[in-house]
Amino acid sequence: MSTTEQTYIMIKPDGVQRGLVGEIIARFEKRGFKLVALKLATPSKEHLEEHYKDLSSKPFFPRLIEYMMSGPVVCMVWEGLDAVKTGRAMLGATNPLASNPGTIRGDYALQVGMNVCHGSDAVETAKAEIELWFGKEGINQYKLASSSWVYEA
Ligand code: IDP
Ligand code: MG
Repeated sequence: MSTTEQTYIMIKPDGVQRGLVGEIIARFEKRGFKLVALKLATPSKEHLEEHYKDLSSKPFFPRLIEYMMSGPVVCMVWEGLDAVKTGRAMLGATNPLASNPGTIRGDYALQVGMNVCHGSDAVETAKAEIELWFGKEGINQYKLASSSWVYEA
């Protein structure tokens, strides 16, 4: 059963530095998703360690945190039908060499440690990530003008 969900999508420092911000936002807009939160941020080490806490025992964890601290990131929440699973599909596989062409990682990346964009992996994870990144500011609520041309009545 497909449901309306929110997912946390984050353009990583390499995506920002390579000028892919507009491109990545455009893909989510054109797919029909609704942008409900957006900011450019330079998160602290602690904040990133919290975001990636499930990976803290991995050997690549220190490099992952260093990578994520190498420049600002773009933090977004996108809302719509099956947004979490569809967002992951739009991102492609974690390792860009295994990502299909047509996906963000499959079109713009080659290595797992420079894979351009993050997306929540489950609805529960998305809720926690949205709280971590936008808990203070909150999420916007509005009706998207195009929604009646994206969703059946
Ligand atoms: P995901 O981003 O596709 O959800 P995760 O397994 O949650 O993948 O890993 C989080 C991030 O950690 C990846 O996007 C990637 O940047 C980095 N990462 C994952 N596995 C490796 C690895 O084997 N070497 C280096 N970095 C990795
Ligand atoms: Mg993950």
